[in-house]
Amino acid sequence: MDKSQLLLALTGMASAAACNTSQKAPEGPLNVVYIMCDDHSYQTISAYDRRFMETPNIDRLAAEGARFTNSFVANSLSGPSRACMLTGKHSHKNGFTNNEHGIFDGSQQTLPKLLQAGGYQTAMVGKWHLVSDPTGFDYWDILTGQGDYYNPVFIRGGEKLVRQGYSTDITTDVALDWMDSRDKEKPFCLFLHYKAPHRSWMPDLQDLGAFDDVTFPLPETFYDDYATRQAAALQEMSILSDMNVVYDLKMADKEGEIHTPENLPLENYGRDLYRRDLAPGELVPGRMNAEQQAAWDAYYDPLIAQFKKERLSGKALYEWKYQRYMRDYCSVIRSVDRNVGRVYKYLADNGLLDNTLVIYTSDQGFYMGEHGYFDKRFMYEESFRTPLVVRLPGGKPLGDIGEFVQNIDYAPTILEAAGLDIPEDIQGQSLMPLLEGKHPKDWRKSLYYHYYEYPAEHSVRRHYGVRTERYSLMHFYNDIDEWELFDLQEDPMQLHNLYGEPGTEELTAELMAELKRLQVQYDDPISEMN
Ligand code: SGN
Ligand code: CA
Repeated sequence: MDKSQLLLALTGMASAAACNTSQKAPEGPLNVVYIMCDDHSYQTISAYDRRFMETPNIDRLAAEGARFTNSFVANSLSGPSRACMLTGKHSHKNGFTNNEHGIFDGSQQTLPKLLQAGGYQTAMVGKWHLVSDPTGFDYWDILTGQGDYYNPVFIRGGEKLVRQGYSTDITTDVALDWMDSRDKEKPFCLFLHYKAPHRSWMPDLQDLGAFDDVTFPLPETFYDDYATRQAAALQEMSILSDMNVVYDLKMADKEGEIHTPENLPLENYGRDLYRRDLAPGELVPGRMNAEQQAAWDAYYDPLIAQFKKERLSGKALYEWKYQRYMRDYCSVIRSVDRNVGRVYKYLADNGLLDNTLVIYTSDQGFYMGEHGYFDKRFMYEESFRTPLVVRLPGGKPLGDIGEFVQNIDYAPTILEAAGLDIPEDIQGQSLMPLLEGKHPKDWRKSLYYHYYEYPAEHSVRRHYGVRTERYSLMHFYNDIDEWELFDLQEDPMQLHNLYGEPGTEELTAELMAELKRLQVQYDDPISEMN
């Protein structure tokens, strides 16, 4: 589809739209606002799941466009996921396979470079996490590394600066300032990447305690015993054993006194890391100022006192950890949702809603206690999936899109929305046909996944796999050699590994063949090793 056909299609959408926004058809190339959070689970977006919290601003994007119900990543980890998004290619092709050893090769073809060459203004604001300096952006203003929640350090076009305030607010401020100062004659693509809600889930001051009255329901698989799944058991991302009461759940007072359940020294509880996140001037410049610290302590001190008094252990401690985790995490999302509302308002106030595509997604999904986990990495559903909603120009309510989509599809989608050619070597597919309400018969019927970061934090073994509509087959390799096969229709929680069970031979052979086909199609060198 060329640009004129695309605009025609979207014009039709806009005029057919019956919603509260203006019905004007787009008059030139589309702008794109790509909003990506870090570790935002679909479970905590009310457009996807109503159990935990409300996210009215993200929901509005979905209501005025589309909600993808089968959206996945190619490699469930920050840097790799970002590299897949920027290149439209799987990790083995873009070269950034894991966070620990990766440096993104910014000399390769990327989405922002192609947009720039096509006359677009491009900006990258917020979490970058690809180690090398961003390329292909007219403006870049990125958080250092993972970024900090309070008074974070940014690198603006190579120059370091500390901005006072809360990360999600500040990142939005910078993005809105850029939209204001851009050349209004040119179309633009803004990449707005929040640090939130990455570990250690530090809420904005105004959101502290927002969920204290809520008791979150335990996920059905909270007490998973990992029977039949060796890799699922070997991880170190368990709320019970790996979530840290000090570093993650903030139970350290100023003196550093804490009841540690196993009476381990405080150092083992990440106290230093946690204090780094709080104290001004320690290790890194900035962190909390006196005012922020006072508000933080006023909220946490009574909780810490209570925690010390109760001396919880066993099941009670486990469930207490889950509630604290969920409260912090959801409080962090409140600020994200509020800031998505600020972006929407900016677009509305500046007459940009009719000619801008607004994408909301996360670099991967996240465990909200399913299988007893936090973190991501696995090809199991909660972290293989990622939320994806797209607000269409004019606010056309398109509803749900159920086709299999993956983050390698974002680059070709944005290129097509910009009316630009999609290079042959891009591995993803443009989602524009789906966003025009079409359901191409030859759409992909299976997905490929490959995770590489091991040995590393959280000890999730390397694995690759294939997912079809009904089944999921994965191979964990490196220091183990374990296959897992799930029937997602009969066992959506993925508790029962069918691999090797009598009667599954034919199914396994079919899935193995499909896996091999995908490895060859995507040219993953691992296919040579099997
Ligand atoms: C940090 C976190 C991990 C997390 C990785 C990757 N540890 O290392 O829990 O899995 O980031 O996250 S922390 O002690 O530093 O908080 S990613 O989203 O950037 O890939
Ligand atoms: Ca992440």
